Amino acid sequence: MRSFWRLKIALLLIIMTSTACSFAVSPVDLLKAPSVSTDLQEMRQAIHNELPTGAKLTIPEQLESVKAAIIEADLDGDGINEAIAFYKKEINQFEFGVLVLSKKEGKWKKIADIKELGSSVQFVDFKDVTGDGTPVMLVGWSGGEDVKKELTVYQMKEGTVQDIGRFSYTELAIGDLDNNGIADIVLIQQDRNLMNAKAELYKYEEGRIRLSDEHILDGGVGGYIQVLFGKATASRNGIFITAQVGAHSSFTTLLVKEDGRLKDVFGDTKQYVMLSPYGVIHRDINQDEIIEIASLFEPPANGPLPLVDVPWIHRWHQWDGQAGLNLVYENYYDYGAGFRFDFPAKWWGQYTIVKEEKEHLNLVRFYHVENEEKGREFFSLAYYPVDDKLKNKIEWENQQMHTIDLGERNGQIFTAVIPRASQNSRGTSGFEALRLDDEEIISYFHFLPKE
Ligand SMILES: [Ca+2]
Ligand SMILES: [Ca+2]
Ligand SMILES: [Ca+2]
Repeated sequence: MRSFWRLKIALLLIIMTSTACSFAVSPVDLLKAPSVSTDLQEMRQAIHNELPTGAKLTIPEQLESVKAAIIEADLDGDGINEAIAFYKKEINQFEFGVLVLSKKEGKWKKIADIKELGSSVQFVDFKDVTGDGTPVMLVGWSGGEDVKKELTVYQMKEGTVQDIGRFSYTELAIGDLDNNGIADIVLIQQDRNLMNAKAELYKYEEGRIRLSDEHILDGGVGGYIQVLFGKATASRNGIFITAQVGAHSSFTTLLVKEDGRLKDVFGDTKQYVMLSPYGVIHRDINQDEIIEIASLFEPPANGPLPLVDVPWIHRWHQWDGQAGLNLVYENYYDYGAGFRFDFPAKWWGQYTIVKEEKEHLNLVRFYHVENEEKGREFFSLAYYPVDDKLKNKIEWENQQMHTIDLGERNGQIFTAVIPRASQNSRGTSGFEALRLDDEEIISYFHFLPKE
């Protein structure tokens, strides 16, 4: 398969024709454009008219959620968007194409019909990688499982579209790492047979995209869980590379660009936080635009538990700009039940979690921890079938528990159950100072978005 793919790539042709091919029919409901800046009907019709016989519009995998079969982007910088559409030949499932149409003097004209071979269009993006202020089209073509993907960089100049770079890759990230207004291309190359991996930095020079730096990565990893470009601090961007290590752990490397080169910000300073017992996904959890690095921590003072039974605490860290990390957020996720609970900063390091699962009643209990010992219970989050609502309510009333209704999800009722000890007036030290009131409990509890 690999050699077939390589051979076909070598034989690649960029065909630019200006003759309309056929009036092939494709599902009109696929045609949804991301903007209304252009006369949609006219644009759709023009794309239709240029589709080769037996071709069907296809949506790049990365855009599947937005259902954009026609993409608009200004590829020549004249202020008017080009219309770009990917298609697939029905008879030969390895034949793909991209149509680029430009609006000149009020009429849509075909600029390019680029033919490629692959099994899917994985990725498409439009970024200025040359520094001329005009975006290029970056397309990731996939040749199928076990075959390296191919990134092609297309530039529109003087009315034609040309390929200015073509590279195989395992994973990619594209963004402006050094804030100079020019997007940087970073490709991760992993060879699982040779057990090596590296990150490559590319830049535009003399009309082509060229390799400008390499950074060796751990080659013993399984695969990549996430490769994310984003803000690493308020002023610096980075690439967060999370690889699977061992059976279920993950390890994250944060790369930035310094003096034109890729740099692992933690280098040899081992950051325990970057290793997580289970795979994690990093993101901007506190909505300050900076990516937080997630890791899982075992709740303290619980005694030994099998890994699968640990009610893991999610700890979210930000890079401090040097070789360290700052803890900025902590929460607990229960994906099965569909909720999360965020912990206030005053709780950090002073609480633990115990999960109790019974047939009709699940409890996530939060306890105070002092001197590494489990103390009194703050409260618990209970969830149970709707039918058991009355029974549980009566039981909690008999036990003089205070309860707060948190809502219903997937046929289950969610209730915060607060023991007497945690209902007393607020003190100023230890357990009393950490106690949460009803409003706080409600504000820290969130249902997860439905999938
Ligand atoms: Ca244009
Ligand atoms: Ca840059
Ligand atoms: Ca953030």
